[in-house]
Amino acid sequence: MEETAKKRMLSGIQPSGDLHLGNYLGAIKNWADRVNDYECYYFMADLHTITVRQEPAELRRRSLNQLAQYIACGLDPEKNVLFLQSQVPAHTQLAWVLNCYTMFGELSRMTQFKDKSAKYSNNINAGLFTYPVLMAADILLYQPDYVPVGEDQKQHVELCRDIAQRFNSIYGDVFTVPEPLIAKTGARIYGLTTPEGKMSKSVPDGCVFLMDSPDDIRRKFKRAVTDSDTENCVRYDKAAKPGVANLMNIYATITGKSIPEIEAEFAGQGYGVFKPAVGEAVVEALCPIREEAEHLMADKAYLDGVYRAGAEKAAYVANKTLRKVYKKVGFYQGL
Ligand code: ATP
Ligand code: LTN
Repeated sequence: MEETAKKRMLSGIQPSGDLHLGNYLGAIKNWADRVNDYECYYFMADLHTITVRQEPAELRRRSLNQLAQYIACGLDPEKNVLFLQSQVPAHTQLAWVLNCYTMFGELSRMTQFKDKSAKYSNNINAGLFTYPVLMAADILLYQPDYVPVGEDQKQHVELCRDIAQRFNSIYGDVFTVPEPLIAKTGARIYGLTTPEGKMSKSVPDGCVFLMDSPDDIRRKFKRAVTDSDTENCVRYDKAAKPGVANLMNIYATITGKSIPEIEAEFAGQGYGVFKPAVGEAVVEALCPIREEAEHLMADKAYLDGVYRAGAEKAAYVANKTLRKVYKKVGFYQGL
């Protein structure tokens, strides 16, 4: 791969559910815009996904379909390295080494481990415990400058930094110590029926999936919760009218209009006009994405080729780091 002066960025996504409007507006759309300024690596973290029991056929289906959906959202595989974690063996190879440089106490303090072991108390497996070590390996193999993640993953990136610094302090500068990049301004989209909580696949009712049909989308917006008062006026007031504020944010993010412009546009008109208008804007934005994703999903050979090419590019960078690590720790690598 050609050497560039661009800063490098890497992030992983678990193929654990269908993508929705929150994922698109809050994350994927911004990633697609970033490609000119950074060298970007994005991978599907399928190895991480099996820390919670998965249906094998579903996991396989999602690993391919999500790639199609990401590409349809504008993540160009010619400009970003897109790959599947399990297709680059260096991830598990480095994870073993890093396991020996990570402390039991550090892993015990991870809030995600505590949360997930409470939630899946009948399956507290070792993978769930060492999850952050594999994540550190995912990151450090590529020597990225930045790791864009949600707030919930910050603790894992900080542990990754600690592991990198510990390793570097013993063996010299092997790893770039990455910075977490936590989106502060990224759109936060709330559930259409539960505007007090974020839009999430676990509340499918108020969740608009990227692959929903136009009619499903229109229906979900018609049923969106507005407010309990009888004001029936499109006015931005997040505390008093969270449902309306959420719809206004969605409309603003998609159309590029400002909140005052939206208030003016719907002045004197009630929610009966506003909700279908937001629904229509979302239909318009998602329709081409869904059509492109369906088109790509039908072409499994193409998607397979993207994964193959991505794995090859990724492995080239990853193996370079792995060889260095193996040498440093004293593994005999032949004459
Ligand atoms: P769950 O449904 O289990 O809560 P999720 O659908 O929120 O999961 P994640 O895998 O946690 O999906 O998130 C993937 C990316 O999408 C993250 O970068 C996250 O910040 C972003 N994201 C998820 N939900 C929203 C949302 N409602 N608004 C904005 N961004 C979101
Ligand atoms: N744990 C992350 C997914 C993930 C990741 C990574 C993110 C796995 N490996 C490396 C950034 C860098 C999650 O659940 N969102």
